[in-house]
Amino acid sequence: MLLGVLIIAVSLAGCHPVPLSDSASKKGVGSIIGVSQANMREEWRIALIDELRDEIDKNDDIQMITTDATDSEGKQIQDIDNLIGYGIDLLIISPCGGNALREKIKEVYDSGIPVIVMDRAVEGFDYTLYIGPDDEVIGQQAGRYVADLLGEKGGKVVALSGKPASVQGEERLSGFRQIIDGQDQIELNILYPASETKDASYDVIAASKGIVESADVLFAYSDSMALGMCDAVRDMGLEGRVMIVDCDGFKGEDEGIDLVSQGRLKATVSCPIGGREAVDYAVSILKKESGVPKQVILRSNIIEKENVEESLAKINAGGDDDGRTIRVGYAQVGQESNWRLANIKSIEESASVFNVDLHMEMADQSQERQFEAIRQFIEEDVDVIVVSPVVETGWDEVLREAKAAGIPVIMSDRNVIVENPEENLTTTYLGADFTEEGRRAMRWIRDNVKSDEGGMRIMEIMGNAGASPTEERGEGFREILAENPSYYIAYSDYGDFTYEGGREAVRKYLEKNEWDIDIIYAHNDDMALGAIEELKAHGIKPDEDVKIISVDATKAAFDAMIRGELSCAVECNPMIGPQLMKAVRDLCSGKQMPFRIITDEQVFDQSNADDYIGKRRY
Ligand code: GZL
Repeated sequence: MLLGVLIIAVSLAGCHPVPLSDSASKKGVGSIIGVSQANMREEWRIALIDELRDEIDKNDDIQMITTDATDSEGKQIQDIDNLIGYGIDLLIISPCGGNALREKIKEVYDSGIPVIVMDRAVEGFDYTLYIGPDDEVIGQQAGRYVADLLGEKGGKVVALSGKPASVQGEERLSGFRQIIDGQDQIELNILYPASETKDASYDVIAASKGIVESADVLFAYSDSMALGMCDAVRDMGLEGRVMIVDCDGFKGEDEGIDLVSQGRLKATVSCPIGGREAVDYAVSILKKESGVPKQVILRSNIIEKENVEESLAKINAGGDDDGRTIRVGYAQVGQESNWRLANIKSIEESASVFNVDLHMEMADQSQERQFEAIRQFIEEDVDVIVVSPVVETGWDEVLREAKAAGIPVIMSDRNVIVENPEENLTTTYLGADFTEEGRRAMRWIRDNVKSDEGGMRIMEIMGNAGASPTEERGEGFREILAENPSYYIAYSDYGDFTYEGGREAVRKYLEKNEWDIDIIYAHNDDMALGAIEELKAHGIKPDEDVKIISVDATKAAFDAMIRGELSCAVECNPMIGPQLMKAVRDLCSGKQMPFRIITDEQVFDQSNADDYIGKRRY
């Protein structure tokens, strides 16, 4: 039975959600999505509910119940309990903020109800999926825009900052200053309104006539603060003389996009709200489809008066997939590890499921051969190019050639560093958070390998030099290491992610040293397993004489944990074929792509390896 979509919107403060009548509650409805909104005061939060409703309208037999926390953490917690009481199958929450909610979200997630967190991230990973912006990137985009605006001549910039700034404001201002502070020709002044509101921003600008009169650009990290600036500048008779740039770019009267259209804002860095993505993934989660990522970081866009219409059209475009066969050229790293073999298999299998004609070239870890493959794909005029870059730098020229040929590029599994992100040489990055993987490895050591008074000596066996997993797994590990001084890296060597590389690292160490290492941290399983073989050949007992931690968590790693040789495996999920092919199809249907799509991962050790090995897909 085709059920209309029953929307029960409850938004009045103090009012409980309308109880579902038995007939409408669970029987025959299918699924109920509970939406806990922090407030229904701000335009964009109302827009989020509208977006969610529009997307759910396209799905049969899904209900949506919304609640309004009126910016109260306590009420939002109560709202969540009420929604659960109505038997929701999935929770979407845009949190008020604060740790109490983080605990509540974890409680719901641990209870087995999927949780999609939107807009404001909560610390940790105790939720199903996070969809929202990267506020530091938004600030960097604004900073690059202002720096370009002022050019070589430079000028004076005044920025506002709440005191204290909200988390979102702090991240945006930090990103902004990362760019501006590096420009010698720009002088930056920060003013502190009493709060991050329109009126407080008006007051602080109006009270700073001297600084404002000599400024070239004013910057605010939210639409409401920017409106206060615009009104103050108007009343000071400076309109048109000083330029104003902001972040948010929401729709609605006197919001960022409207202020740009009116010419009162020079530009706004806008960020899609994510309602469409949230419902897409909610449906996948409810259908228990595999490959749902952990984080989707939405793309933010510079919107100026000249491109308002075009930008809005691009942000809302796409979604009508005509199902045609899509031709994809994939520049793969090679076949260096078990992880890679599972990754290749996942991608090849998904290609046929998603009607993608896949041409994959192996590069045997050579960047030059990847360049050749990409140029070949350009010749073949494929629809999309996908790259798993052997190393993270040196890609600008060949990516410009692909862009010039009108072929979009997706970075899969690993990412690149380009000279100017605003060139948009790649469309999205799909893969793991390697830095978090490195942190997890060192957190496991901290929690499971007790340090003795002499301190614990660590051998780090790294992947290939310059690869993003090598650099970032090293960074994340060192971040936690720095907090635990009784552990330290006594020896590091490259193992190139291969089994032989791991053996070689141990062999070389033993050539020059007695074995005095307490812990081995290998950037992938293959190197860890190679190291274990070499240790055993020298009579050193793995996991007894030395603890061994690796990343990937392939089946071979599980076998080694169950044999009692490998101590811990931090997961890096290679089964990204379905997500990649969904991204390819979304891209070809004209959808705006997120900045990043981060995969969902866990940590395994000998205490849980047996429980999971039967469920492993690689
Ligand atoms: C990670 C991937 C790494 C694996 C290694 O996404 O790029 O490369 O961790 C593989 O096993 O060689």
